[in-house]
Amino acid sequence: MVASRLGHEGIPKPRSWKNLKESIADMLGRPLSAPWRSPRIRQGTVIPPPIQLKSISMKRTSAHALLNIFAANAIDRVFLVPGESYLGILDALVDFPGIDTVVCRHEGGAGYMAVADGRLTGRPGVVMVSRGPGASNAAIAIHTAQQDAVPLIVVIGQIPKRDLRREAFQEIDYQKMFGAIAKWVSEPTDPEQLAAAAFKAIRIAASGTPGPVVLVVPEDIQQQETDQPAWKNTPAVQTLPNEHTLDEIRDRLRQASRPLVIAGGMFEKPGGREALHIFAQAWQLPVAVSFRRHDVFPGTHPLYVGELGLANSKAQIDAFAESDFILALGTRLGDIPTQGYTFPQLPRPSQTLLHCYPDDHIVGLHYVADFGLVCEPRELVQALLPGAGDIQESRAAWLQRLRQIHAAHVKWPSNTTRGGVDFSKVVRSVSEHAPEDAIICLDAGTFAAPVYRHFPFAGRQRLMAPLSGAMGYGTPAAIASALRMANSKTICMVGDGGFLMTGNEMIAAVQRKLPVLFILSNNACYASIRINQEQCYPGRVSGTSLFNPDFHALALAFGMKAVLVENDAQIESAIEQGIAASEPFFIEVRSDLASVLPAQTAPKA
Ligand SMILES: Cc1ncc(C[n+]2csc(CCOP(=O)(O)OP(=O)(O)O)c2C)c(N)n1
Ligand SMILES: [Mg+2]
Repeated sequence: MVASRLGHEGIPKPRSWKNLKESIADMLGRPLSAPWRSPRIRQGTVIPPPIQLKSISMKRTSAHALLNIFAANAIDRVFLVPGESYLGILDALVDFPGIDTVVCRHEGGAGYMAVADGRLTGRPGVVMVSRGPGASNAAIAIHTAQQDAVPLIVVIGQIPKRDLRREAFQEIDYQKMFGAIAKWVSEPTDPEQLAAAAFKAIRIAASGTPGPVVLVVPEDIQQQETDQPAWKNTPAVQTLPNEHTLDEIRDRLRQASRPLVIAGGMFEKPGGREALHIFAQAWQLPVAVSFRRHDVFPGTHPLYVGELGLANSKAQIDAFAESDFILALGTRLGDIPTQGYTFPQLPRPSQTLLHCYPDDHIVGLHYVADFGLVCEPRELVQALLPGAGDIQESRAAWLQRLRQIHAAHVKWPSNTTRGGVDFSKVVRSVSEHAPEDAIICLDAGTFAAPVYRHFPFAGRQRLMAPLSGAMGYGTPAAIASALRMANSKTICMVGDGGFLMTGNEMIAAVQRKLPVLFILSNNACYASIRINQEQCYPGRVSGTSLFNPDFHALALAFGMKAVLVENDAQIESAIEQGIAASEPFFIEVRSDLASVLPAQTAPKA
């Protein structure tokens, strides 16, 4: 076996011709034939005889079986950083030209790309990493997939099976490491188990609450000849409440004078947005979207009443709390949308609560619902359409009130800066110029706050932002989005902190000529944290200032077109240029820090 003959850190051990011959015979699954018997040896260097890839690929191995299952289930792309622990799988990838291999620079970046891809396709995103160090770097993607409810498969090459649990070089027990955040951790030890494990991984990652699955593959079970099944998943038949319950819900919808829909990420599934739109319209229901799920309902629609996120005003939450019928559809009703589990009231809301989510762990987890429905919200809203109408007249005033509060909340600010650019003006310009199918990818940071608050996601515009609040997500998510949605404009906004975490991944945009627009907010600060610091410990700056490289020059060195925005007058043309560009484009914005700090602590001009 080739992989097990490699030394630590992937350096091949010195080989004699005899060993080499055995290796090749091993790969081919047969002894070497006559013409290959005489090696050409020059000054101690063994020049291997010409091996034709084709003949090697004739042997269908356990790694092929794994990839066969992926391919049969429409997985057409993997993101990876290679490692000696999964050479067998890397080798099999050569025989799957239909699976696009995206080579990344850090497992965190690769993992985020897979999370973004999984979110966009609804199929598990796949990231492949090496044991120990590679797996540790990829941990952030597992956390993000779990928090964001995104299907993800992390394939980890493992030490040889004979050494498992011996604390061998780079060994980790992944069941212990990821058991609490992954939906399933599987470590087959027989090559014949690999296909079945991959098949189950796909099902588990994408079902119920989608999430991460970890598939650990010892290096010495990747190269054996095995069966090559091509099992395909069959989607589960949708279940629905019975007619009696549906009628009860319809009655409640007619009687309610202050109904409110809280729409969550489950409407990202194909047809989900459209179904929600038609339902809300038919029953004239105000729709609030759950935390960072802005794009499940158009922000420009007359029934849109805002996001339940990190920056709601007290007036808005107080108004929402006066609702008499909450339909929580496809949301987990977690910490942030419920404002720290205070709206609705825990555990028994004062309103009638309908909670619909396709996972019985979630329905009833925090709140007792009057209608606890374990099913797809997309199916439920379609089933509730017949009989829509006859609603209370008082609804109009309720909607108007919520709309007024929302309008005041989302009004663009008119800050004046004291040096540098007010980044919210950049966001405003993007919102005015972005095409109706633009994909907005965000990193974590205060630069993103104006997007969440003021950017009216409309048409087919998508928001790709980590619910986990993880820095480093933006750039890799933009690469994955541009690869997947080649005809849409991908726009990535990122801070100077987050950019230097995973910004190297933008080289893929140059390599693959992806017309991504990167907009970097450079405020020489981990400003989100500085803001909190100033509130808790005014005037005591600690650990939040940044010394930065020349980002503009860096982008040029990556081979991208780049412009620098240092004052408000330069915003418009930079954004127009960046959006129109048919190649990767980078805008560095010198952002004003003072304008985002609490007024009393902002440095004097
Ligand atoms: C991986 C990770 N590390 C740390 C944090 C904590 N954190 C949240 S925002 C932030 C600062 C972001 O700085 P920057 O990217 O420059 O954006 P800015 O807030 O300055 O706009 C930090 C350190 C995090 N969310 N994720
Ligand atoms: Mg910053």
